[in-house]
Amino acid sequence: MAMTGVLRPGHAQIRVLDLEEGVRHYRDILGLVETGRDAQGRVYFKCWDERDHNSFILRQADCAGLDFFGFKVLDTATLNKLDADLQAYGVKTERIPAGDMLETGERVRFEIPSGHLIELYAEKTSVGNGCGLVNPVAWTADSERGIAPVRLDHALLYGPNVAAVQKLFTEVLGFYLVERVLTPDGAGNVAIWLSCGHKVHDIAFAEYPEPGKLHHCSFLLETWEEVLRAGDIMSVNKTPVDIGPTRHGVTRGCTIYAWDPSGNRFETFMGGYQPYPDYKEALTWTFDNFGQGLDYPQRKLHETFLTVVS
Ligand code: M3P
Ligand code: FE
Repeated sequence: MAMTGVLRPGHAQIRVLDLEEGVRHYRDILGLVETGRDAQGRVYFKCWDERDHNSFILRQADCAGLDFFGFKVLDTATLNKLDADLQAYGVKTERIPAGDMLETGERVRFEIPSGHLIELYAEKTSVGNGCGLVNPVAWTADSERGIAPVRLDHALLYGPNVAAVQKLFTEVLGFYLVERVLTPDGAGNVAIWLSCGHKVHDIAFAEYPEPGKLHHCSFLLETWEEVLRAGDIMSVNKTPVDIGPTRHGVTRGCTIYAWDPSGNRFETFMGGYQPYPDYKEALTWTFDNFGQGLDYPQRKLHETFLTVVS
């Protein structure tokens, strides 16, 4: 198999101010599938076409934001190797036992220089997508319920030390830089988009003084019409929309940014191009074209993009 190492974003745990209000949003409007609740009161969801038990977890807390973002790796040997590589690089890691999250194996957790907690894990119970494995059906009720994204696609995280984060993800975790926005003087990056496979990005970071902030978790749709349908569903449900429907210049993905009831931004996203790890030259946006990178048709650096995080 050509794909090894870190495979993909696997889970995000986010904080909501009111659990049942959050459940109603993510289950009924976004259309995620609720797969369980644990003794800590956390609620587990998956997107309909994901096979693993969970990808998105809600925890009730006094402030919104991201608890941690996890990546699935190929197997246990890979998990152990990446743990050793992180430690050799000088990153302190913590082992969280299997079963701490429902249907999820042992996790390796570490803090990155932007102040975010990142996790790696190799095992999560496959519960299937409801289509079956023999002569699979191509449609289920869950594939039409609410916005109904197919998977958790990526996250954009805000915090300090983006250069050190880039170094860690590229030198230890096997990611490569797909796109970047330069600082005004062109000497560094204010934002970076990183891939571990041939998706246009699996995680992105933007420079921000406060550590550990969430800009958005993004959910994948398959067509532009589905993004427009997501906009209709948001309007009907009075979901506050931030930007879109529009297209990013960066990644060329089509998008809507909107907020959940606790003020966590989420994105419904489709498209973009498919890079490969031999794309040695990252696409580069100069700071004066940041607005075009964010919103290609309007070429507008929306104020909320820079200032509203959770
Ligand atoms: C994305 C995304 C800017 C933002 C791009 C965002 C400033 O590509 O996936 O959310 O270019
Ligand atoms: Fe995004």
